[in-house]
Amino acid sequence: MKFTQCVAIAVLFAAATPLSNAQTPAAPQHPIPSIQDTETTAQKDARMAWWRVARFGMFIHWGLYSVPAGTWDGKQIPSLGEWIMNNASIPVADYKVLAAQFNPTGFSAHDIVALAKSAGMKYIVITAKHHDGFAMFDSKANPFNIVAATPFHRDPLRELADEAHKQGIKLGFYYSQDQDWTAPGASAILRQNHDPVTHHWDKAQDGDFDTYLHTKAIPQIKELLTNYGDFPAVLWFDTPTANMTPARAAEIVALVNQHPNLIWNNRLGGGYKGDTETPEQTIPAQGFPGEDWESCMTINDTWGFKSYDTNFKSTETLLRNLIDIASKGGNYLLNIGPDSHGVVPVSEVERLQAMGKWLAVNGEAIYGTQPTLFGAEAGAFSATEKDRRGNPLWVPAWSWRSTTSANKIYIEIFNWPTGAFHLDKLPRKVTGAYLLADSTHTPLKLTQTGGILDVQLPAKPLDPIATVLVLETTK
Ligand code: FHN
Repeated sequence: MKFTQCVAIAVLFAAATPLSNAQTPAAPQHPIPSIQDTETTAQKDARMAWWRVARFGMFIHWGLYSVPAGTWDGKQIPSLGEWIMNNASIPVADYKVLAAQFNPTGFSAHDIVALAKSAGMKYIVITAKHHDGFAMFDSKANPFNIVAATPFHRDPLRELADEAHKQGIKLGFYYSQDQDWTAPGASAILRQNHDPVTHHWDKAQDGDFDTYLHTKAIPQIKELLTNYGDFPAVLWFDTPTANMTPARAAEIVALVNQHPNLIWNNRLGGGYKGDTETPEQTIPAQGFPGEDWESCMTINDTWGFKSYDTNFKSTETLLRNLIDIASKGGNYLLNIGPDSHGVVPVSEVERLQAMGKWLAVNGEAIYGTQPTLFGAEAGAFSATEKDRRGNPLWVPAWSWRSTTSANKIYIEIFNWPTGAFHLDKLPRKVTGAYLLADSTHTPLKLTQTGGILDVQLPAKPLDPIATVLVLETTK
């Protein structure tokens, strides 16, 4: 887990008030109740419906940091590309100069939306403003933005919104509401664990947090909520610190409350729980049963583009992550980091397209499914080994996963067994079996005695990464 996420999660968990399961949740002690505090379960189900079916989304980290692309003053700066200003302690004036060099004429909203669609992704969340404070949209509230401060003069969020409408995909915006390294008074977290809130390395960063909140963050959030039609479908906050007090967060809640279809995550701060749990770079051992959750992950080791980060995960790893997450009832928000020309690295494109090919055949086993009815197939906690926090280490197993629908159990097989696929303790009666990638759905021979099932499989898998065995069931 990244340090910044620890801060975010520590702050959130310290103050979060769990929602009641009752029809109308008990009102928590928030200065302004959020929609989650007041809506009924049926209203929440309706609001979350598209997101719960989606299972797979595209995260886009794109901003000025793609210009230095991980290198400053001739030195490769370790860690995340989008953190270069902080990690290299770049003075505000020097960082702002990058805007004049940012002219991403290779950006094509059409191509990015088409890429998401071809990957089988159902929504996109793009950084409208990351911690560096540079707005990737036309902002009248602050001139440090892509339209006013760069030779590009175009609004990528507007272009993406238009394309998302045309191509039928949801669009969400990421907004760093608390950290802003170029706005006086805003937070800046030091990556080491001391003075995490106002780690200013330039006098130009000093100032008053409320002034920042009222003159930049809140006006820009208003712009994002009102200037893009029925988008954003999602507002993705990040890295709340102690500065995001309940009263300050409540001012933002007053805005988001005016958009009753909006989905927002658990990283606003101030004790607000939002809609979604957001584990980062990790897949929780058992998900968050009964909760909406989304694992966000990178394809290589950075969110924002770094020219020399070529540590790309394999398509096999990415696909199995998606399947693992779906089997635990979550969504996979997988990141791409376009370069300073607006172009998505080829290695990322290739992997997404390969995932899309698998989903085009096997998507029925992912979209809109329910979690596994089994559980032990995902792995086990070690009896002896501990993780970094001293808890029993989770050791995942990678033989198979399972997802569920009303009358089917899907078994996504990673390790192809010889002869038969065997299950003990089957929770439903199986009436038939076939391979999802077999277009004829030729029935497979099966034997079922009590809860024990054996399905005869062909000698070879239809897909070396994951072949889906469909079990038709009655309850
Ligand atoms: O600090 C950010 C990081 O740059 C990136 O945006 C991730 C994505 O979830 N969130 C923060 C770290 O938790």
